[in-house]
Amino acid sequence: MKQQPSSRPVLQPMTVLVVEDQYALRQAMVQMLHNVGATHVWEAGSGAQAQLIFNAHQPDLVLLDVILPDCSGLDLLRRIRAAERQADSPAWTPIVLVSSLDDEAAIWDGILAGGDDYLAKPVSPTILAAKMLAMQRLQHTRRQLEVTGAALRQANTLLEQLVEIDPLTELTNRRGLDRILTVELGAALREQKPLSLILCDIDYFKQLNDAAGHVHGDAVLRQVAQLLRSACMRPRDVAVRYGGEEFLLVLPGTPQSGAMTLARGIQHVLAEVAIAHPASPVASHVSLSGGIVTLDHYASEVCQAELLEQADAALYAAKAGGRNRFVH
Ligand code: GH3
Ligand code: MG
Ligand code: MG
Ligand code: MG
Ligand code: MG
Repeated sequence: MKQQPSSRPVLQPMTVLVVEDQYALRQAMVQMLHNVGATHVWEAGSGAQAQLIFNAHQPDLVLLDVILPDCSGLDLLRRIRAAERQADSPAWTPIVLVSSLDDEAAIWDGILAGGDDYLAKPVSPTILAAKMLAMQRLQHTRRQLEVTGAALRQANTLLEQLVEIDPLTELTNRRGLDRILTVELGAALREQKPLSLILCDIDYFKQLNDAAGHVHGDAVLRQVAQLLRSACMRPRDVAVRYGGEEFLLVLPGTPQSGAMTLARGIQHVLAEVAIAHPASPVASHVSLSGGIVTLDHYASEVCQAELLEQADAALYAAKAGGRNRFVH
């Protein structure tokens, strides 16, 4: 005598589409599904009907007959799998083939077409319930992986953003600058538009640190950073913390005259805001010296390092020329 399983598998709520053209068989399957706890069962007697119901209701499981009056069950299966592959978000519906064809070749073809399992008719209720449970487990694992994957992608995006941000000033850091400059240099050459850089350095910052302490120095760095960020008004302008008390403004589409105007504006605001710097020999407030370089002739490609060297040379001239000034 056949031994019965000791306990019936416990199924989560599950909706099922039964595709079977033989009415009596279909009714038997529907009854069986209700008995093992399916929450809803749709019935289709043809491939076309099955496709309509599948699209409209997205069942949790499909039991699919292989021989149908209007098409092969395997063709329907392939269509469903192709649609899943093209879906925006990953999709998978467990599909179990049910057929009186149960030779090796038929099983092989069915699985190859995208079937997740293959049952021979007549189907026993216990085997059906066991297969439903197995499909539920797979679906559960897949959904968990999807959630984990989405969380990882989100964390990764956040990390990619964070590694380009200077923690003290929250400006873009050197790493971000490398990426942005590569993009903007390429765009300037392609669009034949100028690109200006302003390399700024706080004057006598060491004296400010020495006089007021590093904590105060940090606060001043944040204030200057905020001020420079506000000065960058175009959407593609970027303020970068280039080094300790050095900042770089990347100004796409800005000619030298525009960069000079912006620099004068920064000097004006610094004088207005007047962050105290009693130890500065050049001004009573925190001041900046800056070097401006503009790429506006496109005869040959210029590398980042060359442009930055030119900006640095101009900054050096501003320092040598008395500080609290911008030189191009
Ligand atoms: P100069 O006008 O020639 O630029 O003089 P300077 O004193 O600003 O230049 P120097 O390069 O001699 O000193 C820069 C100082 O900036 C020294 C360093 O301790 C300070 N510094 C760099 N990074 C930070 C920081 O994150 N916080 C603080 N508080 N100070 C910093
Ligand atoms: Mg059939
Ligand atoms: Mg410096
Ligand atoms: Mg300095
Ligand atoms: Mg210096």
